[in-house]
Amino acid sequence: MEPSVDRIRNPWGSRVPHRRHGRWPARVDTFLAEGVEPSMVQQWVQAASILHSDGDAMDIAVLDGRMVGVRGRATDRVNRGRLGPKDLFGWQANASPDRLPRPLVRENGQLVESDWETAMSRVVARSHELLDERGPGSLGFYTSGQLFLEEYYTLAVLARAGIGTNHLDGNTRLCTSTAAEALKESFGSDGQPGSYDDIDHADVIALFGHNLAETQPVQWMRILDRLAGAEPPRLICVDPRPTQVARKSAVHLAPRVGTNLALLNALLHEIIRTDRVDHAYVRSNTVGYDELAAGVKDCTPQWAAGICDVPSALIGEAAEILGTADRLLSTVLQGFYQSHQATASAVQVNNLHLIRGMLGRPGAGVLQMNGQPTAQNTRECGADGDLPGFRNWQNDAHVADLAEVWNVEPSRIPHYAPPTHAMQMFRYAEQGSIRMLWISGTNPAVSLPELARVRSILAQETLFVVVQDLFLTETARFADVVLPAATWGEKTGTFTNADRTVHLTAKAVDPPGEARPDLDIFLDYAARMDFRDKDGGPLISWRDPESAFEAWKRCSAGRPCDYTGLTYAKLREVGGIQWPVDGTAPGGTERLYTDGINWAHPETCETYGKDLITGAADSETDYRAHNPDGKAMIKAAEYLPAHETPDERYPFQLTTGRTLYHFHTRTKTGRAPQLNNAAPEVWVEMSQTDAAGHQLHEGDLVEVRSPRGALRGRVRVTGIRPGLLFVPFHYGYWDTPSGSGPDATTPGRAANESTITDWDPASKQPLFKTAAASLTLVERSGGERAPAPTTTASAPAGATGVPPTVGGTDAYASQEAEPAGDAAGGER
Ligand SMILES: Nc1nc2c(c(=O)[nH]1)N[C@H]1C(S)=C(S)[C@@H](COP(=O)(O)OP(=O)(O)OC[C@H]3O[C@@H](n4cnc5c(=O)[nH]c(N)nc54)[C@H](O)[C@@H]3O)O[C@H]1N2
Ligand SMILES: Nc1nc2c(c(=O)[nH]1)N[C@H]1C(S)=C(S)[C@@H](COP(=O)(O)OP(=O)(O)OC[C@H]3O[C@@H](n4cnc5c(=O)[nH]c(N)nc54)[C@H](O)[C@@H]3O)O[C@H]1N2
Ligand SMILES: [Mo]
Repeated sequence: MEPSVDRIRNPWGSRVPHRRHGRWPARVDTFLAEGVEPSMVQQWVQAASILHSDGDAMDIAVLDGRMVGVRGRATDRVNRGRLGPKDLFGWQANASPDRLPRPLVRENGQLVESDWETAMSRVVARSHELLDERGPGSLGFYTSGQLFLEEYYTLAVLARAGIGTNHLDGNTRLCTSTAAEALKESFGSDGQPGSYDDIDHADVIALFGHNLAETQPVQWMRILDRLAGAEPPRLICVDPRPTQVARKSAVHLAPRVGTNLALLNALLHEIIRTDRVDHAYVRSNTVGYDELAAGVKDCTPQWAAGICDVPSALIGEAAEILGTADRLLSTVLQGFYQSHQATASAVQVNNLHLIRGMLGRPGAGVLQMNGQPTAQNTRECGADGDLPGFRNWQNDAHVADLAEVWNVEPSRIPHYAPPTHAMQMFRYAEQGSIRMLWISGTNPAVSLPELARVRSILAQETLFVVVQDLFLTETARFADVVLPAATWGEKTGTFTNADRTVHLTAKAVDPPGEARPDLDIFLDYAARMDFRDKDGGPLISWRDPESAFEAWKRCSAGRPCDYTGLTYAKLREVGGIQWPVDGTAPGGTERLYTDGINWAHPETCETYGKDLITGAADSETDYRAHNPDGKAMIKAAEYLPAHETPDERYPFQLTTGRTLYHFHTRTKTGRAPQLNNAAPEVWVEMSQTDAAGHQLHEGDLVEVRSPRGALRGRVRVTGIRPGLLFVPFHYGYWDTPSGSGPDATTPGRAANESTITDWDPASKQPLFKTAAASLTLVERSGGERAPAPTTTASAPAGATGVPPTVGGTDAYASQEAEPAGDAAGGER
């Protein structure tokens, strides 16, 4: 193995062959700043990455109080020492000179630098004023999937029991609310069934709307290592673009966007028709099989082929592989979650596993994936539209139990209606019933759909906006008060990745200026508001991360996400541990549902379920009648066409998503030179057929317009399916001259100028993946290329002369594999 590689040019590093059922060999990746040798590092501080949902474990190198690099942790279960490009280079953004050192407040229309006393007093004064005049429903909190568990839990307690508002949600609404909802609909409760270790054992791995190679590169390395080893798995990819996943797949299905449900119904039809059903598993563990069989009876591959525009023979081939798999692992992500009928489609993947009995065994599992690093904690702590500990807001016993943990009357905790979802909160703000919106760790002026509308909501006089961030983001520019936060590497806390692995990530260096950890900011607010429990004691009695963690443990006791067996000391010693961790599973729990379905009983379930088509909530009585014994629920759903389809004015389908080198609105990756240079500007992907039909070429500047708005970018001609355009959503305005959005001199460049205000009826997740758009030429290339990577799904099709994406000398990272003898190690 080469001792070091350019990790922009070769994002996944070198292969260490990994045979089936073997232990994944370690490979330790290290990147140190120029001029820093390993021997110079004074301290290595234990951490885990928050630039995707894997929680890659690493140590931060510290020299003279500064971060100078990172090194993967060889012993950790998640990454075995490997780091992806964002893990290796993203930390440099922490030291960016434009970090916010002090609070800002609005004076005469301008944001001016201030101090904590002034800023917090304004927030507290406005809170009291609104509580007195308009009640708790006039305050809303919109948080993140990127803070720590301790911070979400504190926020959930102060919002739900302190203020008493129902308006608390995370940007997890845009991200993993469908993952959560699909798990609730099938298993009665949130909680990831599978484990990343299933990659080591599966013979078939199916990725549904999931570009794992770019969005969770370390788990993709694990699959690449298996493909290089003995008994490699076969991959199935469902994605309209030629992702790296698609390129390595045995079958690549590239459906018309918005038709996932038709495709899944046809796959289920074939598996039932050929009787690849585990009837014994279905009988003992599920309800609803007959409805599914009846529901997909007419969904033949020929029928789906017409809707999805995929050859029926290919659907048959995929069904054959899925139907004969010995250990099937499936993953689902935004290609499903951000489409219409999102929950309905994701649930069909659960159904596939239920009818094939593919759960709870090594290699047989479902990963309804998370995207954001700490989204799992937003959900379990109740900082999204759920109650803490996956408690059921419709179950009075659950609310009473929570009230006891918090020592408040149950009536203090709003549960008259489902917790308000983010899209509804913005609607309330638009209509004027929410008058204060506190936004922490998210950048909605770039990430929400239909940005012109979002900007007009945030700009309203009557709305008091608090923004808690590291930078003066597009959103912060609309704030009345900006609170400067410390971030990863500058504060201590825990978080949980997509396969339930909890990591501790510790403070390595001081934050810039007077920036404070989010936990301290929330605790300060709670203290100033003087929230009390029912005996007059302080509602929130913890003071620091570890005591907040201990408080959360009490709240999680006896729930599916039980943390009672974890301590900071144990996390320091062992590294990543999967919840639940309790008296019966002190070392953590690799897989859920190894021994039947445990959380779907009417007394314990997190929800009584919803109609997948309309989103209408089922009642407790319905649930008890349908599922009295708490089994897994097989739910059928009928395919319906997308709401917005191409027409003469808007002849293309438009989808949006990610690229390997950038994270979201780029506040971190846009400030790391290696990552920024790999994809510095927005672009527009289109197929060779469409390019030829419209006489467009690589590098031509085009305008993409939808009924909501327009953006401009250069064309990259790729192997994407004809009729479809793809635009990465990472590019906001912080680094442009106007700074705050399109105007006379700055044309639109954010994908969300074009996307639609619409959401899945069950999960309320907005639709970022299906819209209709027109395309017009603005200016011929004149030798310019699209600023898109060549290493990814954006690779140019055909011979184009586009130079390959490279990082150069600044992007070399070392990689060191464990000696072959160790790696060959025992069976697991
Ligand atoms: N590099 C990088 N990694 C990240 C992030 C990041 O910003 N950058 N963000 C993290 C977060 S928060 C998330 S949520 C995840 C998201 O991770 P992914 O879901 O893997 O990423 P996306 O690019 O949003 O969408 C995945 C794929 O969906 C396909 N797709 C679009 N429409 C459809 C459709 O109708 N059907 C199907 N089957 N597929 C469709 C797209 O072509 C795209 O390749 O990534 C996480 N990891
Ligand atoms: N068109 C389109 N839109 C999308 C998507 C898509 O695929 N297509 N994907 C959606 C998805 S899945 C997601 S997850 C969202 C992501 O959308 P956002 O959450 O809005 O994106 P980020 O850029 O991650 O914003 C996080 C903010 O938190 C700040 N921050 C980072 N660390 C900390 C911290 O420790 N404390 C505080 N207080 N702030 C911190 C960052 O500087 C940044 O401004 O975008 C959604 N929007
Ligand atoms: Mo996400």
